[in-house]
Amino acid sequence: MTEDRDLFDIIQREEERQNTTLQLIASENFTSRAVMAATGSVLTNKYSEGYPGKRYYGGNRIIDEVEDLARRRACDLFGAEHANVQPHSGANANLAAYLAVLEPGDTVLGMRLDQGGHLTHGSPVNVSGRLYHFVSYGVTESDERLDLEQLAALAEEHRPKLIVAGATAYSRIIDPAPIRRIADEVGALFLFDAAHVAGLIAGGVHPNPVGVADIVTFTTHKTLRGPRGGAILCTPDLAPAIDKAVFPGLQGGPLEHVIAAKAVAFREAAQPEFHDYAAQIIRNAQALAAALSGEGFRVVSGGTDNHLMLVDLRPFAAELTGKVAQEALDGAGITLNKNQIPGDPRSPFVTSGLRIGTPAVTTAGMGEAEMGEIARLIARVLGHPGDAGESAAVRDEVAVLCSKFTPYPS
Ligand code: DSN
Repeated sequence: MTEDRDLFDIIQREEERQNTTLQLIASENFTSRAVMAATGSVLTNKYSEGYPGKRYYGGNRIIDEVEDLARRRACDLFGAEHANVQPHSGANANLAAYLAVLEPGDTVLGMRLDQGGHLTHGSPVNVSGRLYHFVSYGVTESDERLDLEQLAALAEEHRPKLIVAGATAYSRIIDPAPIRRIADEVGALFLFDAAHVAGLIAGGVHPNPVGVADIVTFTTHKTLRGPRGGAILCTPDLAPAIDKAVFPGLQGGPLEHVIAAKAVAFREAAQPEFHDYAAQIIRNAQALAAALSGEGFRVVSGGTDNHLMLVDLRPFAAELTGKVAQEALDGAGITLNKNQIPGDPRSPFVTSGLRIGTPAVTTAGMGEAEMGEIARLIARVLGHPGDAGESAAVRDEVAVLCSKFTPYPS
């Protein structure tokens, strides 16, 4: 086989970037070497359309063991009765769930994208919003927390077939119990999208929606710290429809190498130390939120009880946009993303806020003391966003900090 020097060098440079700069994107993490080994295994060579015991190709006896192991571990981890581990992503998991229980044109409640939801929760530019009639709920103006009264009123008014809960940019616990009650009152099914908080649920530090919601979708690469991918948990009565929706409804051949890596991650998340990890993610997020408030930023809803926070930049510098802040911080080796905040007057491409998450830096071994340091560095860069000298100085400090917490030491 010819050595592919070009690509090898690119991968090496990305590894160096991850080792030497701060990864604060709330939906990212550093997987274990075991997860990466499974993803890079010979399992990538096999076609296995169908499910264990019912495949469209021969030679799947061993592959069946892989997928069965992953399904069993997913069920054990979350206390579920059925798992489908084939979705290639969280978006596919959500679309498969919709395909399983909805008809085009059906009414669904989902959280507004600009107040923390997700594209697949009915955005007009996403297939979910084009196929189904989504009605959006949001957060209250007063405390910027999930507006359950609005959700109940919209459910009463629109009688949705499905209520979708879950978020990508919301820093508070989403309790599935009151949403279940609202769903029951209007005869709706209940889907909990746990993409962001799956690791916090697995670690026992957030309420488990399994057994409360009819369907739980999640991704395996965020707080759960597995390979890039999705999964669906559901009640036994919905299992045939969910499986049929994933394949042949939405996808072709499953990625069994990724499914094997999901099995690795489910096992890792079942270990007692994963509970400590999940708890530390939250302690770090709370420490970072408090330190950023101390630097003059406003943390949306006044804080966080999960792995992320939304930061309103305007009290720190009225003219500073999320776009400028993201670019300035990127230049200083601090990676995060701009994000709209509730009621943001600026567009999603500009924004008045940042989303900051602690799953990756917590995996790297950082604690509350380092969160104070990170807040100070962020404030330093954003105090002089165009200053190349300050940016270079912070980048050096970031490199020193990261050298003590290297995720992939060579
Ligand atoms: N892109 C993911 C996130 O960053 O939250 C959601 O799909």
